[in-house]
Amino acid sequence: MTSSPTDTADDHTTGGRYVASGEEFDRDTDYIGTRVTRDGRFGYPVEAGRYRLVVANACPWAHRSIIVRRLLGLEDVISMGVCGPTHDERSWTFDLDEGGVDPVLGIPRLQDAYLKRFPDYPKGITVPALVDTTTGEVVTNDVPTITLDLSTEWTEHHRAGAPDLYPEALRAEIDEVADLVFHDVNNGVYKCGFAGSQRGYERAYDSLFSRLDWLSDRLSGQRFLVGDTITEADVRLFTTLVRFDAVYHGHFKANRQKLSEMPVLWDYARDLFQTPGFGDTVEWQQIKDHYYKVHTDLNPTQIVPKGPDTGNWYVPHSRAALGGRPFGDGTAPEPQGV
Ligand SMILES: N[C@@H](CCC(=O)N[C@@H](CS)C(=O)NCC(=O)O)C(=O)O
Repeated sequence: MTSSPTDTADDHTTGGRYVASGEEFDRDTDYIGTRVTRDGRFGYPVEAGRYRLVVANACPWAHRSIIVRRLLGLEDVISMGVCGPTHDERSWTFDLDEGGVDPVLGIPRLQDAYLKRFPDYPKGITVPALVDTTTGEVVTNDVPTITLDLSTEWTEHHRAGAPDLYPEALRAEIDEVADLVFHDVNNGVYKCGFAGSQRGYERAYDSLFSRLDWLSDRLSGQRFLVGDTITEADVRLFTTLVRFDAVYHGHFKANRQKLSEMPVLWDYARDLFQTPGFGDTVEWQQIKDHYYKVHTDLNPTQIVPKGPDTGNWYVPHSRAALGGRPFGDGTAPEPQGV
């Protein structure tokens, strides 16, 4: 989609109904396709201070952009608005902000930025979204493109020592791995949780755990998913793995094992978690609040589990023995508290 959205099958629902009406969950990946680029060919040139990245800490798709923005040191160049973890049928609100209004955009709901650009916007109001602060209009909600553009279009604003998360020589391999991870893992957990039939659920469960076995094999001999440094592929896998035991194992019935019972993936995930830019962007309570309160068809009581104890994420990992250079020739971002 470029600039005029049409109504197609999508994942946005109202009134807490998320389970697919058909057999399988069908995610909408038809995004607002205008992009912020160096040459401004979509009408939105790269410009420090102009755009606001709107996220929810709970959301794994938005979490990618939070991590990448921080790894690249774009915090002073692209500001960030944070929606609260829960939302109603009109979607995300700035309820964490004073007065319930985003201090830069001056709006209470992310929907306002979508409707400013497309008054009849017919689809889900999703995070992450980039908003043009000069007009208050949404520019894009294109999940996979947002982070790749941060890596490739914003290079002149990257911090000194920023890693190359999408190295040219490895792009084909990163795309290939990311595609498998998207279908079977990132979206695979949703296909387990929102399946409309036993058959759909079991098919999604089998694909998910086969892919996790495949990833375990791949990662048993190499520290990172592609090449010997952290790339976009690792960011995309991490945001699902970090939610696995807290949410997907129980709430989405992705329960052959917990992540913490899959030795290679658990070690790999802790390696990333303990790297600045990853674990320090994880908000456990917001993650749990989102899934357990918003999906009322899966969890009608909206009771949020107290566990699991997340202290095990700080247990040292043994991945350094595999070699690899997390940031390549670059450096880690400054550590920050959550
Ligand atoms: N639909 C996109 C966007 C990401 C997305 O679905 N975000 C969710 C939160 S995790 C969202 O904003 N949902 C609100 C809605 O659909 O109303 C995707 O599949 O990648």
